[in-house]
Amino acid sequence: MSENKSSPHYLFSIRMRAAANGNSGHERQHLSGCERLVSYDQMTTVVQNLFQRILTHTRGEADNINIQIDKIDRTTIRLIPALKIESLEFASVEQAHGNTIASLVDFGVSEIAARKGIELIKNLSISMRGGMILNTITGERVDSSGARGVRLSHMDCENESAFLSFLARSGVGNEKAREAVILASKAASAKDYMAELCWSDDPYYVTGYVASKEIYRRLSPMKLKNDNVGGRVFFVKPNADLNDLIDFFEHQPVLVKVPRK
Ligand code: PML
Repeated sequence: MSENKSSPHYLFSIRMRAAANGNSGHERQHLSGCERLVSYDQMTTVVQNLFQRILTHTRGEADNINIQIDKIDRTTIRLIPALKIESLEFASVEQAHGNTIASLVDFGVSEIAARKGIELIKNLSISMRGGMILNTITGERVDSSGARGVRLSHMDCENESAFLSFLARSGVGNEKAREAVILASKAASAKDYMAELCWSDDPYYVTGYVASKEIYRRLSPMKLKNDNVGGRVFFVKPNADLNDLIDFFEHQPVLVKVPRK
C-alpha cells in the first residue's frame, strides 16, 4: 500500500475467498467468501476475523484462500439506505417457496420469472461464487458469467454499532444475515434492479430471503438441512443496461446507512 494509508480519506476493501480444487484438478469450487470496507486501523482485526471464519466454514476444506485488499478513496463511496427487514417462518420449504413467488410478484417480477429463479437455484449442482441475472418478465438469464455468477463487492455498513442495533431491533443477530442485508441493500440501489432471491449454501442454514427496492424479507425454510447448495438471483428490468449494472455491482464502493431509532 502506498503513502497515506492511515488517512481518514481512505477505506480498505477486503475480500476473502476460499475454494476447493474441482475433481479435474482444474476447476475451482467456491466454498466461502466475505467482504468488508474498513479503515486502516480496523484492517488487522477484520482480516483476522474473516480468516478465522473462512477456516471454520461448514462447506469443506479449502485448497486455496485468496485475500485481496484495495485502497478506496472515500469520495468515491456512495451512501445508500438499508432495506427494511421482515422475517417469516413456514412449516415447509414448499410453503416458503409459495410465499417467495407471491412476494416476488408483489415486487414486480412475473410469476414465470419468479418460478424460474427458484428452479435455477434448486437445479444448481454446485454453488456459484456470485448470482445469476434474470429478465424480470421473461425469466431468461441475461448475464454471461456462467458458473461463476456476478459477485457484489466493495460494500459494508456505514456505522458498525448502529447497524448491529438496527439488526437486533429487526430480530436478526447473525453474521450471514448481516452480510446479506448489506449485499441486498447494495443490489437494491442499482438503477435497473427489480428484486433478488437467495438462499445460503451453508448446509445448516436454511433461511433465505427475497428483496425489493425497499424490503428484505427473510423466509425459512428455503431448503432442507444438509443441502449444501444455495444461490442468488437478481431480477432486472427488461431493458437493463447490463454493463452498467454489473460494473455497479462489482466495483462501486457503498456504505449502508440505517434509519435512526
Ligand atoms: C449467503 O450465505 O450468502 C446467504 C445468506 C442468507 C441470509 C438470510 C438471512 O438470514 O437473512
